Amino acid sequence: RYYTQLNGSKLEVLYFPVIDSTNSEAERQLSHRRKSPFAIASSCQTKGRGRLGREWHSATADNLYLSVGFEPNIPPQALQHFTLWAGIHICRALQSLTPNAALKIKWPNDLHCDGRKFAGMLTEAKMDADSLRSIIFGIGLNVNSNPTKYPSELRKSATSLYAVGGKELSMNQVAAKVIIAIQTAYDTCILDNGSESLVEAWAPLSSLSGKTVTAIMNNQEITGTASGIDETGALILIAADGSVQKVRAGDVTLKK
Ligand code: BT5
Repeated sequence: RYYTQLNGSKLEVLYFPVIDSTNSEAERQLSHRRKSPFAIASSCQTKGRGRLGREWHSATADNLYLSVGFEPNIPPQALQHFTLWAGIHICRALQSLTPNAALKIKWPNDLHCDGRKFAGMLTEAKMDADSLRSIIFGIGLNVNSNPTKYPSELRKSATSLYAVGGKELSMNQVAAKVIIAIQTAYDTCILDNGSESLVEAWAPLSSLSGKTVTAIMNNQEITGTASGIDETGALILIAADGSVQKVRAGDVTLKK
């Protein structure tokens, strides 16, 4: 059991060498009334998950799997931009550790460097009538691993901080920075005590801006040049005919 110091208060970090999923463990801890916020960290997941039932590869050594559980008890709209703000603050925090590699966010929940994914974020919320009972924010972060050891389907698309930055990082330092960034995102977004605008904070970190991408909307494929996000967090695409489309959910892919 470890603690991370946050603005004078301590956040409890429970470490499991192996776990099914840190998001699932956070859920169990909340149901056993663990005082929130708290963090669950692990070095290996046997059932790491992404969105929509996708798998998060979590067997390679030297990576970090981390979740933070919150019980905000506020209207759900306040959650709307949480993953986006978490991406912004985590990206900034990790950038200081890899000064020679530009870390970016691929809308809406991936962290990328040189077009490859080194982290994925998954926010899961539970509702009580019309207020939020809990939010579990999870991140899978490829830290000191060597991407050539990843399963073949990820070798071309995935990378790690070690691969892009060229040096091994202290896992404790990375975990502490990420936890503090998640808490900062929570304060910014949920407690609404930030003065920065989401649109402006996102702009310099977007991996897609200026690139031609495709998205599926209402069962139709649309193509356009990505140009930042609007204040609701939707990705703005400018089509070849100049019309503006907003992608509110799902994924976008770079046009080859
Ligand atoms: C995500 O899903 O990117 C969110 C992943 C969240 C994982 C964390 S680990 C801690 C916590 N506990 C959990 O059980 N989950 C969270 P999605 O956008 O659906 O992307 C999934 C896709 O990313 C997969 O289909 C692969 O293509 C790719 N992928 C899987 N593992 C990867 C890895 N280790 N590195 C890079 N890409 C990976």
